[in-house]
Amino acid sequence: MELQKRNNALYYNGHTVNGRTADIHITRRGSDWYFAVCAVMATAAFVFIGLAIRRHRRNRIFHYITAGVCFVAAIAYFSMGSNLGFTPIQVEFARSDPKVRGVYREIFYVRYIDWFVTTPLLILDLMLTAGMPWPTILFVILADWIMIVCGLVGALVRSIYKWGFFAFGCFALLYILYHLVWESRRNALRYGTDVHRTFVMTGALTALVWICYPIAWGVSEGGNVIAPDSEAVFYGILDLVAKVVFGALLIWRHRDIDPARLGLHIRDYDGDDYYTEKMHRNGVDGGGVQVPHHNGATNGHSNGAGVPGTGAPSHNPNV
Ligand code: RET
Repeated sequence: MELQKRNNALYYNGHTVNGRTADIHITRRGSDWYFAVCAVMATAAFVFIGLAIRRHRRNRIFHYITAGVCFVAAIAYFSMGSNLGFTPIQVEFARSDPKVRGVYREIFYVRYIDWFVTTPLLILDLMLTAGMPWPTILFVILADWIMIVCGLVGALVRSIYKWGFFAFGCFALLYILYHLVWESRRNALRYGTDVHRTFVMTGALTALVWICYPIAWGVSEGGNVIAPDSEAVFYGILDLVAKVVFGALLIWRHRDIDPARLGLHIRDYDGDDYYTEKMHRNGVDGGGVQVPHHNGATNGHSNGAGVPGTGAPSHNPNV
């Protein structure tokens, strides 16, 4: 009877994986917390999708990216709440504190799979807002992947060598932050004060939250200082701010910014400037074929007349 009412994830999915048991592991409270974060992530994702549907298809890019981030996180949190997606790793520092006493610690590798998918999307959100050139965006995403993979490998290493991977990851983070705080922020200025303000608000939040992740790693997977339940709360709060709070702020700030102003000339099913222009030039519509016309004033899509209110060109020459 008791069994049916409660969260039985730890009963069904124990702490033993491939014949090895993690003696430093989450409790039912940790599992409950992970499920709660899963619910918040999923709700946020549906809200972001709901807000996207109310916008024109060309204006949904930031909604879709941010909702995708929250959907992926919801699945990762479901996995951790279910006590799945971890492997027991021998700790480098054996502690006497009963909360972290033991030989093998539960390391959730699924966390890094989540970050591998979602952190590049968050970088994309920010760097597209700043109108950055795509090769720069790709290079920063590569640095981000290096950071996440180094964090994963370091977490799976038992010896002092784990800190070598940690150091590589920290260098990668510094490089990413330099690009966000300096290069992208300066570039955002070119697109008007509203775009710059949007970037500064979301970029500052990101910089503040992201530098807390290596601290969480240092006291959890790295130093075995805090219990897996506390690790769950630490990372959970960071992820909620980095994804849900960040996403809500970004989408709200983008409500009056036409993506075309940032160089994002997005086609729609019912019309395409490129083909429309080409057909006009070839005189196809003169022969009786109906070609849909776009009017920048009515659908918000750039017609090449420039960025309203900013004096900036409508097309980002960098992209
Ligand atoms: C690790 C350990 C290696 C060194 C550094 C790290 C930084 C991780 C960061 C993660 C950000 C995750 C986000 C997730 C939510 O979407 C891998 C912990 C520097 C910054 C924002």
